Amino acid sequence: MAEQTFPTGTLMAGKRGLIMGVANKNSIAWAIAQQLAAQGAEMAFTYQGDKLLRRVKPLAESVGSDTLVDCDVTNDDQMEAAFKTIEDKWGKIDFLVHAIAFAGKDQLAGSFIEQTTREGFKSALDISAYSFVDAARRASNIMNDGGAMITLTYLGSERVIPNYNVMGVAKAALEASTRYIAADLGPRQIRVNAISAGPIKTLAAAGIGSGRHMFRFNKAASAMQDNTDPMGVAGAALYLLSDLGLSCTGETHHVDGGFHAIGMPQEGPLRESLGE
Ligand code: NAD
Ligand code: 0WE
Repeated sequence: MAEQTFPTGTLMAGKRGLIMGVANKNSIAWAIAQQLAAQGAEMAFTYQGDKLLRRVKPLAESVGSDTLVDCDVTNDDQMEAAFKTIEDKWGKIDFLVHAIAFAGKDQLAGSFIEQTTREGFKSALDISAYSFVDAARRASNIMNDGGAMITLTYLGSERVIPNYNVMGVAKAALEASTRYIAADLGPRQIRVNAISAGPIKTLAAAGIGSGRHMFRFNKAASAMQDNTDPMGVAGAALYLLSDLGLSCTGETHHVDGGFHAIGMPQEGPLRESLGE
């Protein structure tokens, strides 16, 4: 993401929360963290292993955070320790951002039925879907009533996207989990939502075989004829995590330039490419 400034305000003043899933400055979680910081939020960050600390630390410091916790979501001890650290520091939190997904590279290319192994399936669902259930439970134990949580998902849960394969199945489980978590925490006025973002150039989207084609196609076929701006995702996160989002829970909100709404392209380059 290019350096951009987020308008300042007080929508998150007095709110504290945990951001899981910043890897570098291009991470969607980082766009969200900057947006929340500009509105007065106080944040802690988890990161995946020593290698990423070098990148995440200066980012966290730039938004006034000194709380960074090493946490691989497949490790129960690290999950336990991470939430313990937050509880020791603050006692209570007000929000959680979950922006974590992973499937083995071998799972993300070619035929879904041929490529998807038992281990690949288990690991993708564990890291990309169960981790939200686990984090939501732990967060809810230290969350003030009236708090909020979000996760990040992708259209591959609802429709077939070439090569997304088992990740699409994991995102379907993640979105269903969002609804069940929302039901459990609703009586405490804790809201739980998913943002379905269009393709964005991050580490997780790098090295996708058909990447160039995907970004070009999404641009051409979306209602807005453009790729998804992480600023829009950050704005949606601010709405859902602040009191602006009151009464919205269990929702999957698309921020994708309207790509999800289109069934057939209007006149334009895509139609011309069919020789019209
Ligand atoms: P990213 O690579 O910046 O973030 C992914 C994060 O997942 C990284 O911080 C990585 O450390 C973390 N992670 C992976 N395995 C982990 C594990 N075992 N334990 C702890 N952390 C782990 O990429 P991103 O695009 O910002 O991805 C964030 C979220 O947004 C993901 O859920 C992704 O599916 C979703 N999303 C991305 C796009 C896109 O096009 N980039 C579109 C829609 C949704
Ligand atoms: O959720 C994602 C990507 C998540 C992801 C990315 C990787 C790359 C490196 C999960 N696991 C891995 N494993 C790796 O080894 N997105 C929404 C971005 C994305 O990824 C795709 C996409 C899109 C969009 C993969 C294939 C097709 C489209």
